[in-house]
Formats: sequence, C-alpha cells, structure tokens
Amino acid sequence: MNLKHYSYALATALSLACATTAAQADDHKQPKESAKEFVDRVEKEGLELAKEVEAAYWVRSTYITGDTGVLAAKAGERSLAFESRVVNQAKQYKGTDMAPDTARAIELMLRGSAAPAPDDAALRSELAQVLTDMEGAYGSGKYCNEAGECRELQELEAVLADSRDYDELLDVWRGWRTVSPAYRDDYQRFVELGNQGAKDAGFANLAEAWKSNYDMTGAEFTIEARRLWDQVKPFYEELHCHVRAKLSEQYGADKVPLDQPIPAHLLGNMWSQTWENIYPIMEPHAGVASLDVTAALKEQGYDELKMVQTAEGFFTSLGLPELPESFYKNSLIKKPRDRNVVCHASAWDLDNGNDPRIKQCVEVTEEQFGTLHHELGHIYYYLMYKDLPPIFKGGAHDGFHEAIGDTIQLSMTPSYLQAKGLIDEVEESPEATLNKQMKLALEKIAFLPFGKMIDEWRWKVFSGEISVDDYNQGWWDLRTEYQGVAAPVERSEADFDAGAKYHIPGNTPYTRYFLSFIMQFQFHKALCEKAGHTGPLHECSIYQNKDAGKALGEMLAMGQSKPWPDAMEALTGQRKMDASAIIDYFAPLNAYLKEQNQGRQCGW
Ligand code: X8Z
Ligand code: ZN
Repeated sequence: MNLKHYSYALATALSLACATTAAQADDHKQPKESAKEFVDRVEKEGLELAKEVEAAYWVRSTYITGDTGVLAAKAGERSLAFESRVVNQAKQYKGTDMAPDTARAIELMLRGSAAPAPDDAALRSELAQVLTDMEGAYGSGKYCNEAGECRELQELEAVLADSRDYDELLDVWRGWRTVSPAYRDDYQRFVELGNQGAKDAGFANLAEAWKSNYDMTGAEFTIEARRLWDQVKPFYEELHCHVRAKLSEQYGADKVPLDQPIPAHLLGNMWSQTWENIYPIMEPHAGVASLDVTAALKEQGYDELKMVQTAEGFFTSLGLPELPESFYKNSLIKKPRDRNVVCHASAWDLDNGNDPRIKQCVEVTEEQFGTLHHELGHIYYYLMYKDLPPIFKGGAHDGFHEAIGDTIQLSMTPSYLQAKGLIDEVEESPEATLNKQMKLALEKIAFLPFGKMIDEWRWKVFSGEISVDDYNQGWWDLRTEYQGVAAPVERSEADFDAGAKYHIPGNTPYTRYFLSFIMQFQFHKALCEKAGHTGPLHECSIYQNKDAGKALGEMLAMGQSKPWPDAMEALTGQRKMDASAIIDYFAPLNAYLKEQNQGRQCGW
C-alpha cells in the first residue's frame, strides 16, 4: 500500500481508488475503450476510491487500535483489487498507438508498486492484512525492562542520542530489538505475497518491481546505484576511520578495536544511520562556532507549531505559496498522550492536493526541526503538482520527492540561523567551517551506506538469495560490508533486526533516500547558481531568493509527467545523478580527515 508516506500520483490513483462494484468494473473491461478513455476512467475512479482509503489509513496511523486495523486492512484490500484490475487492463494497451501523454500514463500504471496486488482475491486480502499488522506492531512497540518500566521508541532514541554510558546504550539498543521478532513470520509471509503480486504484474520478483520505477531497466538501475555508491565510498571510509578512532578514545580500545567494525550502539542513533548526535565527540575545534540549535530552540520557547511555521517561512521566502489553513487544522504535529500512533514522520496528500498533512511527533530538537523541513518538502511537491492529471502526480522519481526538504536544509547556514536568532554570531574561520562540515557529514555522509544497504538486503530477500533462515545473518553481513558497523552482542535467527527499522514493517522502499542524499547536493548547487551565489557551496543559502524558488517550483510542478532526467535537466542542466556535488561540498573536511587518518589503519 503505497500511500502511507506520501501518495504519489500513480500510487494514489492505482492503489487507492475505486468504490466501483465488480459489475461496474466488468462493464469497463470492454475492449472498445480507447487508451485515453481508459486512463481518464482510471483517474476518475482512482480519486473516488482514494478518498476512502486515505481516510482509513490516516485514522489508522494516528489512532492504532484493533478496530482501525480492520478498517485500514479492508480499505487496503479494496485498493489492491482496483490496482490488480487496472494493471491487467493496462497491459492490453502496451505498445499500441496513442498520444505521448497517454503512453506515459500507461507506462506509469505498469510500474511496480511497493506491494503489487496478486490476482487472487484471498491473497490480496492477506497482503493488506499483513502490512497493516506489521506497521501497527512497529508503531505501538515498547521496550519494557526487567524493572517493568516501559519506554517507546522516541524515549529510547533520546538515550541513544545523548548517553555516553556503554551499558546504558546497549540496554536501549537491544531493548528496541525485542519488538521486531513478533512480526518476523509476518514479514516472511509478506515476501511471499509481494513476490506473487510482482509476478502477476509481470515482474520476476518484488525486487524487480521496485527497480522498475526509474525510467530504465532494473539491471541498469542496479548498476546506476552502484556507480553512485562507488563515487562516495572512499570519503565514507575516511569518515569511518576517524570516527572509530575517536570512539576508541572515548570508550577504550577494548570496546572499540581499531581494526574492527564499530559497535552499532555507539553512533548516537538507534540504527547507526546518521551520526550527528556524537558530534560533541567529533568536534574538530572544541568550542569554535557553537552549533547547538536544540538549546537555542528550547531557550527561545519554540513549540511544535512555531517550528512548523518557521519551516514554512523558508519555503514562502522563496516565493512558494503559504500552506493552506487545512494543513494546520488537520496535521498531527504533537504526540498524543492517550493512544498509540505511528510516530515515524510522514507527509500525506489527501483529497487530490486539497488537504495535504503531515504526521510527526514533534519534539523541540534540531533533528526534528530538520525533519519538519523534510516533510514540508513533500508537501510543497504536492502543492506544486496539484493541478496535474492525477496519474502524473508524483516525484520525478521517488528520490526527488525525498530530496526537496533536505535541499532546503542545506541552506540553513549559520547566517540563516543567525537571521532567525538561533545562533548568536556567525564565526567565519577555517576552524568554524570544519566544525560545521563535520556535523553535516556525520549526518549526510554517514547515512550513505545505510541508505544503500537496506534495499540490498530486501532485493536479496525478495529474489531468494537470502532465505528466511538467514534474514538476520544476511542483515548483519550487509551492515558490516557497507557501513563497517557490527552488532554489539551476539544475534541469532530468533531476532529480526531488519524489522527494527520502520521502513521494513512499513514496507517503504529505501534506495530513494540514498539517491536523495546525493541529489540534494546537486540541487543545492544548481539553486545556488540560480541565486547568483559565488564562492564555496557550503556558504550558500538560497533563503529569500525568488529566482531559486522559481526554478525549484518549476521542477516540482512537472511531477512525474516526464522521465526523471527531464526534471533533473530542467533544474540542473544535467541528465544524470552525480555525486560530484556532495564530494566537492565537503572538500575542506575531506582534506582534514585524510590528514587525521595518516598513520591509522583504516577499513574493517
Ligand atoms: O523516513 C524518512 C522520512 C519520511 S519519508 C522521515 N527518512 C528516512 C529515515 O528516517 O530513515 C528521512 C531520511 C531517511
Ligand atoms: Zn520523506
């Protein structure tokens, strides 16, 4: 069910939609319907069904109970039935003569969704159920320790972020991983059902379905993603080497040996996916240019609402529209105290662009402030492609959708933060630059192998290369290979550590984030050029620049109406994804790391 994070055009139209009865649907199967008529009808029916399905999913995600589970699974089942019908009909038009826009629409319909619908109705029902159950189990997961004290994910994450006590970190790291074994069997069943759906839609397996969304073949996409990873890998290895050395100083070489992968619980994040929370350990020049935005937000009495409004203010400063009133009325930005919700942040495109919302259990921290910008990036995509035909509503590819809010964040320079009163003064010195770059690299560079390996694991699981008996071993093999991190305690096949990360039970493809983290620097560079910035890229902010805003808005308004290289070209002049911009951006830090690592044995 594709709609959970943000409903892409096609995903919306296909996987939601259609309250039509079986009889009506059969009527529509008449072969005389032209391709254009077919597309128009699917869009119309899709919108109708979407209303109901989106409402059911929203309520489920913001109010997890058995009852909302029943309603969401039923809605999911209907949307899968619609998708199945649409795909099977769309196949008939493939290769026939039609206008380019219609051909694009048919092509989009035939792409694989995150969980393609099996032809068999009973299997569709089971698929909808298993997805609803897994996400609900994750969203209501709690770790109760031996003393009987129970904590939710966000509380555990806060410990991971702030504590430097090895054993305390280990307790919460292990604790959160007591939640996921409960749905390991569900996941295994999901893999079977998803593969069946993928086959019925014409793919070899679910991995191939997922790779079909990038205007190239699956094999080409695999190579493309690998090419990008190869571009950034040497820089990651320098960062890893230096971080490991510093952690070894902090915790002792017995805990962090200098020739081994880093224990996964010491990197400031539940999944070791971004490492900015250990910045205090890593700060190159102690005390230079204070970057404690969390403290500033708290001191200045920011609350959830003010954080959202401030983030909106960045987008409107570019000349983009204000958020509709309904956004503030209908979004969930504060964690309810009396019920379980899926706290993992998401942005939703309800009512065909008229009722966009975010769902985020906002806390007053810099990290959450960043995530708010990320979510608003999705929302502004929705707003800008609102008037396209429903089937063209979506990111140029899913990495584009993920990259917009993050691109904006790259403009939150010290000068911007000072303008907002969030830091006192802007210190300009090579030392200040290095500190700033270190903090950002701990977020952006550290993430890259994580962003890559999640779907490496799933691709292998879907293709059968990793069997159900090896889920956990296969997971840790990839964690070690890509990230150079290791489980701090022995794990077994009774565990389901992949399932401790939201996007596994939530079934959200993850390569999109890997692509996004690379493309957002490409976008930032292009926007800075539009804004007339000269000088190093890390000093550029497009805040208040209407030329940059116009260029961004124009790309967003294209949605997925054209192959993604067209959208990329419209903004950047390039037709390829490319990691040169992210590497160039961090040139000062790269030099520093190489110097620091001299004489060290890097690698694991
Ligand atoms: O899931 C998200 C967003 C929602 S699309 C909050 N992100 C990934 C994650 O949290 O794992 C953003 C960056 C990576
Ligand atoms: Zn996102």
